[in-house]
Amino acid sequence: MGHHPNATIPCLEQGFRWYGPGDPVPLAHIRQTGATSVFTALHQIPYGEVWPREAIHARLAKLRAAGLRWSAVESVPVHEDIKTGSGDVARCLDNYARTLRNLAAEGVHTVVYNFMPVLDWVRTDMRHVLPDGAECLRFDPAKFAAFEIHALKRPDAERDYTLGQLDAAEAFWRSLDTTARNEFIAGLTDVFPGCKLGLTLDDIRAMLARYANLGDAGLRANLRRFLEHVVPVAEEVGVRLAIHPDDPPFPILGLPRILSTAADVEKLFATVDSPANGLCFCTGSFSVRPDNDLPAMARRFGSRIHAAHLRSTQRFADGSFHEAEHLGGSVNMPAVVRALLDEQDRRQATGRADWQIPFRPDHGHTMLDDLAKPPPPNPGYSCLGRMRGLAEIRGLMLGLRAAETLTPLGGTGFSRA
Ligand code: DNO
Repeated sequence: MGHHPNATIPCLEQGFRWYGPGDPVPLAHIRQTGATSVFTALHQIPYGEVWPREAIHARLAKLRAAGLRWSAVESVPVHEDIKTGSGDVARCLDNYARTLRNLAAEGVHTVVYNFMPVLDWVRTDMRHVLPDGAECLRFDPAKFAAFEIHALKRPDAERDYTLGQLDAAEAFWRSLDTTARNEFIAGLTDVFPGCKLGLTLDDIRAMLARYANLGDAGLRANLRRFLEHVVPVAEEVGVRLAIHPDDPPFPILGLPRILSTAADVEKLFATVDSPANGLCFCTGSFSVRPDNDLPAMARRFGSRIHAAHLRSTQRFADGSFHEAEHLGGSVNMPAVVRALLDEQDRRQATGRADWQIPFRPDHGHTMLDDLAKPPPPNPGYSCLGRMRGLAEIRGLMLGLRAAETLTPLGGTGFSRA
């Protein structure tokens, strides 16, 4: 854990995402943020292929040389064949299981993945300017409607929006000239999933077509098949699988959605009831729905939370939201972090060696000197905003721990016990 005196206070493991050697934020800088570990993946390996042990080993060596642990793989992507249940499902499932075995053999035991169809997370503005001049990611359903209706021309897309949203979509689209329209479209299609895939609109249409008749039940059945195949392997080799929730947590593009609410998480756990079948608790994703009670979910699902993404969002009446400061917005972060620390304490009390829950400040505002740099290839992943988030959450954790040894003074203050 490092040499700082605070290192002896049991906090969540402090992580930072690293996109690999091409990431403009080098490992040396990540180390200086105070993170002790990274969430990283072998992005060079195509979806559906096996991650060879040598490649995993080489990544580990790089991290070790930088003084960092590999606390979670984010992600081992699930191939569209598995999600759609078509194409070469058997090969993709086998390859996934082999990757888990190889990771475990190299000592990497936490694996984040998602089961979102076609696109990973979606935003409509990658550079929304906040009152203080920092930039954040934002989702505006009216803009997304404009994308679906005017750019993608998805049949019946209009049905998924309110009249007000449709009017706003129309006005937005009309306000753009051809260059601005192309930039807007590229902003949506180019950056998924956090790395540039350069999808065209036709690619997306073809990908959507594969889900045409699936529905929620079909996607859930395919998730079940995936879990039934890989969870036993994960159990055998000691891997903890951590599924990432839908982002945003409501249907988009007419696609099925299966992990947006607490009830969805219950269903997921019941599908294959094993501790290896766990959750990446992403407060940012879940917080977009007012019916998700984040601290309650952290408590209820604690034992199956294998990794956490801590960030917050600010919701607006028109259905839009933007990414707030890590301790701002609608998430009661102190209560969430308290719940996760309590979960760790429970694990520690049972003598479990792997009691620590790794988290990373998920996304961050683009701020300070980062504003003058070329926009990061992965929106949301410039360094300084994430460092701010990490520092704030570190302070929160230490504050919560310190408060454990204080007794309240009639509600007006605290004194040492
Ligand atoms: C967004 C991330 C997601 C996440 C994947 C996990 O920034 O939280 O892209 O990594 O959904 O598979």
